[in-house]
Formats: sequence, structure tokens, C-alpha cells
Amino acid sequence: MDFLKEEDREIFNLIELEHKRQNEHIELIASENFVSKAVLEAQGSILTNKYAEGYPSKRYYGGCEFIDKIEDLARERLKKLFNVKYVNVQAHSGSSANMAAIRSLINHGDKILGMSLDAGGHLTHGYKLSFSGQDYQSFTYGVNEETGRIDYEEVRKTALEIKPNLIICGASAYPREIDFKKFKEIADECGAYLMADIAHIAGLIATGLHNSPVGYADVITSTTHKTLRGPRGGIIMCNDEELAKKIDRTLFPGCQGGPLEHIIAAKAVAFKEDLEPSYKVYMENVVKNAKALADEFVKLGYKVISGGTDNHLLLIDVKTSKGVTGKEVEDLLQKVNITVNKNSIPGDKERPAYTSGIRLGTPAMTTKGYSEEDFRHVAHIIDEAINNKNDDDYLLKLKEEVIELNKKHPTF
Ligand code: DSN
Repeated sequence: MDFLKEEDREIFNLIELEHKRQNEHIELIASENFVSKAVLEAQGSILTNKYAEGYPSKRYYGGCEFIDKIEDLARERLKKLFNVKYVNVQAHSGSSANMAAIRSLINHGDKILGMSLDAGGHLTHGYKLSFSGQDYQSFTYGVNEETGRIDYEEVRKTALEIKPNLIICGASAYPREIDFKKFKEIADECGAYLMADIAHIAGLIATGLHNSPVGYADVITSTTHKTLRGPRGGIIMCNDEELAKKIDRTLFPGCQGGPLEHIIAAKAVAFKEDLEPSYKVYMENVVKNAKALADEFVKLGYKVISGGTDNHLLLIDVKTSKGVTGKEVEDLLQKVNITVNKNSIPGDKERPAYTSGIRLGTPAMTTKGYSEEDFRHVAHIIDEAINNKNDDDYLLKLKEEVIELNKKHPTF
């Protein structure tokens, strides 16, 4: 970054500080990851200079001959990764992917049934402050508060009562496998479309570690920066040609203008990496590590929602376990260089700004090479921090322990 250093010292310095933070902290935010240098290079390339409104070979600007090839490569690699026929790689984010997907399936004012936020759903699945809760009549299903799992019979009853036009499955904070086949049966029974937002579990699905919604969901959306370990962005997939055309039109010009071709190139690079056998090994380790982390918290006496995890994340009820809110733990762990996010838990009585839980994920630190043993060690550091939350000297010692632990693994 020699040029940036020369041109804009303020931004350069802040990037350096963030770089240091990313190297010295244990990153447990379940939706984050560390991209490869190849992804970073594509993302930071001169492709950012090019306007390319439209789609390959149907652009509104000249000079797109190389851009077209790049976008086509991204599309072909993504089709192969998920075994789907039609994809759109232009969504700037998961939210814009969801907006285009929902608008392609149903009309303004129609009914959506999505997972509630406190049960682990996403804002764009019908939350009242999102377009999805404002442009549509939105209804929610949750999880069983005892088991922490989706009760498919309850979802079915709710769906038959509401008769939604669209059911959305997929979550931001659900630690268990989602049964897409059951969702499809429910959608068919009540005459609804089914959309699967696989943003969190895309990497597990691509590597066969989670059942796939392909063949069940009418539309599948995802982000590319979570388990897929690509640049920040969204994607949309389906197997129906007419619907695919509608999705393309709805995304551009319906929701977005010029695509971010530097990001699309970085998506292509990430998809190539995701097709490598080593990516499957990585994803297997992500899941093993999450299970080890959950297991260690259970041993330490914490209430882990649903008793464990099937995927890359876990939710801990810190309020019941230790009498502290999620926000208190998030702030406390910042002091020892561990980054987590507060998270609502099923039936949470605390407001979303406080919450009773924290969400922990293993994708980022698994990329850095953390093993099951390291994650068990991390559980102990978190426990010690919570138990000694008012002892600043002790917290400082824990912070040094975190920095030492990180030194064992390659820096980013
Ligand atoms: N904000 C994302 C997450 O952290 O899960 C979802 O979009």
C-alpha cells in the first residue's frame, strides 16, 4: 500500500490499525472470515474503473469484452459449486439479493412467512424496519424455546393458518441443520413459494456438510463473505429459466445500477478456491471446531442454545448462565482482544441492544489455523473473563494470553 501511504496517511494509518486488530484479536463473529490474498488483489484491482450496466454480452456500455469474461467465469464457477442452472452474481449484498429475489417471486402487499429475529432470522426476512416488513405483510415462525430447534409441525400450522405467498427459510443465528425438504413440503401444502437464504451455511452446503436447498427452494440467496470466504457481496441462484430472467431484470435495473465488477472478479476467485478439495477440509474443520467450542462451554456449565451445534456457530445464553447480558459480554471481551457479537436468544426478554446471548462462530479463526484444542482454550479464556469481569489486572493477563495464542498462527 505504498501509494496510499503517500497519498492519504490518515486512511493508511487507520487501515494499519485495523490490520493489527485483525491479527491480535480472536475473531469469533460467525459471519466474518479472512479472505485470501488472491481475493484481496482482485477486489482491489483496476476493474473498479469500469461501468458495465447490464449482463455479459448485453451491456449498456462499450469496452466490456474482458468484464464479460470475468462475470461469465464467476457465473460458471458458482453454478458448479452449488449444482444450479441459473445464477446472478451482481447483488451488492445479501440484502439486495434478498430484495431482488422476493420482488421476483411475489407482489407488493403479499404475505411473507420468515423466521423471527430472536429465533435467529434475518432483517430481510420480514422484520418491520426492513423493506421486507414494510412492502409485504410479514409473519414469523420461531423455534421451540426448550429445544432451540425449529418445530416443523408448528411452522406448518402457522403456514396453513396464514397462507403466505412466500416462505423464507435460512437464518443468521441458528446452530442446527435446516431441513429444506420439510420446508418445501410445507410451502407446497399452503401454495407458497420457498426461498432459502443460505448466507451463513453456504460453505457447508457447497461441500456437502449440510443438506442442499437445490431442488426444494424456488430461489436461493447468499452472501459471499461468510463461510464462502469471498469478498463482501450477494448471489442469487435458481433452476427455472423464466424466473432467472425475472431475477436478472429485478436486480438490474429494478434494484441496482452498475455492477461492482472488481467484486465480481473477487467472487470468481473465491468460488475457484471453494471448488478445491482443501476448501472441504477447511469447512470440515470449521464444523469440528464449532462442536469443540460448544462442548467446552457445556462442560463449563453454560447454557448453549439447543445443547450444541451442527454448523459453524453457537449461541450461548449468558444471562441464564452467568447473570450478564450479551452486551456486557461483548464489551468485556473487547478488553481481552476477543470479538463476539451480542445476540438475541429464543424468547429473549432483553431488548436487541442488550440481549441475553452471544453468538460465536469458527470460520474466521479456522482460516487462521485454529484447532479444536485452541477453541477449547478460547472457551476457557472467555469463561475466565466473565468470572473476573471487574479485575482489570486479570483481564490484562488474559489479553496477553490471547495475543500469545494468536502468535502461534500465521498472521493475515
Ligand atoms: N449481519 C449478518 C450476520 O452477522 O449474520 C447477517 O447479514
